[in-house]
Amino acid sequence: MLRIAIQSKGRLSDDSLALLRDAGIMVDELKRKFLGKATNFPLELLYLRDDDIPGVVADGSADIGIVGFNEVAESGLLTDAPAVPGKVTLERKLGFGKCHISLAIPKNQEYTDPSFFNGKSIATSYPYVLEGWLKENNVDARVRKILGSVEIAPAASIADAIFDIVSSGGTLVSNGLKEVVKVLDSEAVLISGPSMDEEKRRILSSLLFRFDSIANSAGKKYILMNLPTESVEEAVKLLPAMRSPTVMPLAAEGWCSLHSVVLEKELWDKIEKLKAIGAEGILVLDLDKIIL
Ligand code: PRT
Ligand code: ZN
Repeated sequence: MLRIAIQSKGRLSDDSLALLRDAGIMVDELKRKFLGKATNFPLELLYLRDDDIPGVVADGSADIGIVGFNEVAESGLLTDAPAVPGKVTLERKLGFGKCHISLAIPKNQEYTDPSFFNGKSIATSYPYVLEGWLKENNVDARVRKILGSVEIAPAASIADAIFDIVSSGGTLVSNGLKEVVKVLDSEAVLISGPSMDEEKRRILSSLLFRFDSIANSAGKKYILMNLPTESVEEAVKLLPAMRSPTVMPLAAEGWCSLHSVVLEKELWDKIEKLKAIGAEGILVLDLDKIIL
């Protein structure tokens, strides 16, 4: 049995559960109590506040966790080496919950370079990450730890600047602030802890295999069409599939059916080129998983 810690309620909870569901793991979502269990996979779920997740994974109370990279960075518990007691390892970036932690100042002030912050006070819920940036940039500023509503600190004369999570930037604008330095990019990540026996490692690799298959299909579509046989060579050049596209003869003489996978961002460009070489009856389908 492997134990995963996920956020109980908040911005990452629904996407974390949706990822498990996509991976074929059935969880009773109505019962988001402290500890739950998947019905068809050896996985226990520990529902926690996001701030607590790196710590419980590091001390082995949970084996793995899904949490924002910002929280992992702030915990100071991340290590590159596997299985270090009291530390966590990054297993995968999960592609949701994207944001960054940035320095922001009142919009009417002019920003020059990091020395701008010398002698200033900065409000943040991420003092550890901020201290690291200040040190790296030789800046001598005062760090004021605030747990909520950091964005009101300059207007309330609590601090001169803030260091906080930015996503769309709307919160900064509505508080008369502007982003001046993006310090850390973040998204939801899967972390693992130090104390996993062989059985847990086996369950984790099966979970990672499923997550990777889901990630491989992201941004891709399945495309099929009828094509004059003489255009197949040209079409194969346009559609480099995992190995090569599938080509099947049709009952109608001189025609075949071609199946392949395309990147969504290239879809319309490819369709125009395929039509130009005679493709007809083009179907584009959603791709659920790609097993490599
Ligand atoms: O209760 P618990 O402690 O578990 O949750 P929480 O309130 O601490 O965190 P929560 O649920 O708000 O966020 C969880 C995680 O989502 C964060 O740790 C980030 O990894 C990620 N995330 C992604 C965000 C945002 N986007 C985000 N926009 N977390 C917070 N925000 C806030 C930000 O603090 C600011 O107030 O949204 C505001 C800015 O948004 P924009 O779009 O106006 O720029
Ligand atoms: Zn939190």
